[in-house]
Amino acid sequence: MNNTNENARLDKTVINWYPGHMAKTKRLIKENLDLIDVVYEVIDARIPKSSKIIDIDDLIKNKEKIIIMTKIDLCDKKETNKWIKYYESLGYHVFSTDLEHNFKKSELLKITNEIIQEKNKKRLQKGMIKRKTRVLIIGIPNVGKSTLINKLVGKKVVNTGNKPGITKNLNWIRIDEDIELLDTPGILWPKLEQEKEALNLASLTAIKEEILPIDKVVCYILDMLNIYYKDILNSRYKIELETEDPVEILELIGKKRGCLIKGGEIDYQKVENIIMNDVKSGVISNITFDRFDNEG
Ligand SMILES: Nc1nc2c(ncn2[C@@H]2O[C@H](COP(=O)(O)OP(=O)(O)OP(=O)(O)O)[C@@H](O)[C@H]2O)c(=O)[nH]1
Ligand SMILES: [Mg+2]
Repeated sequence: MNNTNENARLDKTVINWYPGHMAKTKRLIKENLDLIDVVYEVIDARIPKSSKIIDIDDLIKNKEKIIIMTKIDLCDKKETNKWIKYYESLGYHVFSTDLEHNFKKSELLKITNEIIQEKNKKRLQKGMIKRKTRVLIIGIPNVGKSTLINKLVGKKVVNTGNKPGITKNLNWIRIDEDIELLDTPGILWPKLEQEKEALNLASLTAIKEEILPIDKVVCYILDMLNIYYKDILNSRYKIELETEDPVEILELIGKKRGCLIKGGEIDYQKVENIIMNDVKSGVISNITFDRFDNEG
């Protein structure tokens, strides 16, 4: 069965990437928490489970939270919808979005204001005055936290980029008269060793490429495509191959793309880069690597 194949191929991958700014971010978030009214927890629609910060609820305590699922344009909607329903069934507000092409600012502000109105009502009852709404944006690297801020402000106020670790400091940004947002650097955990989650994060751009075991990550990507998205694999690389071995698939793609070194041997590094870049740039899309069915 599919799931068995997938699991059988996973062996231990330990990835260490925990720069100082991540530890500092966690500390500063804790220190600023009293100021915060609402938390936007940003996750990637292609990995709706792996891209959640493991101890997020310890970190933000009982703050009201909206889960913002970005990159919906790149995900497999059928699979991701199962996760949306699941998170909603747990009582969370879920706002799914394509920040690049179709961000509905008024919808997000409407959900945010509904939460805030409740809070303000309570403040007024206690005889306190209404105050500015302060929103904390939190998430793993490269999910679109800073892009979201720019979209909310309507112009580029913070740096963004298609590689993890762009934001290095906490920044307060004013959205309008009533709302201020705190942009934060992406956070991971000190040691990533839950193999599947680590490989999902590595495959879908949350981990710095320079420190990845690229060969292993690419084999994992090919494996996932072969198991769940054979059509995408075949149409992108024009291969028709009945095999479960990702190395055979890699070699075939290498031959098709002319990635050869002297003597006709496959230039593995070159093929691996092609595949990583296809995923990173979104050329390979309509994929969701966290499978809801596997989790139960
Ligand atoms: N296709 C697509 N790309 C997106 C979406 N949201 C963000 N991106 C892209 O994802 C990349 C990362 O965006 P950032 O906003 O820099 O991510 P971040 O979470 O602030 O990352 P760090 O600061 O490194 O933690 C950028 O290249 C964005 O253009 C989306 O909904 N769809
Ligand atoms: Mg950022």
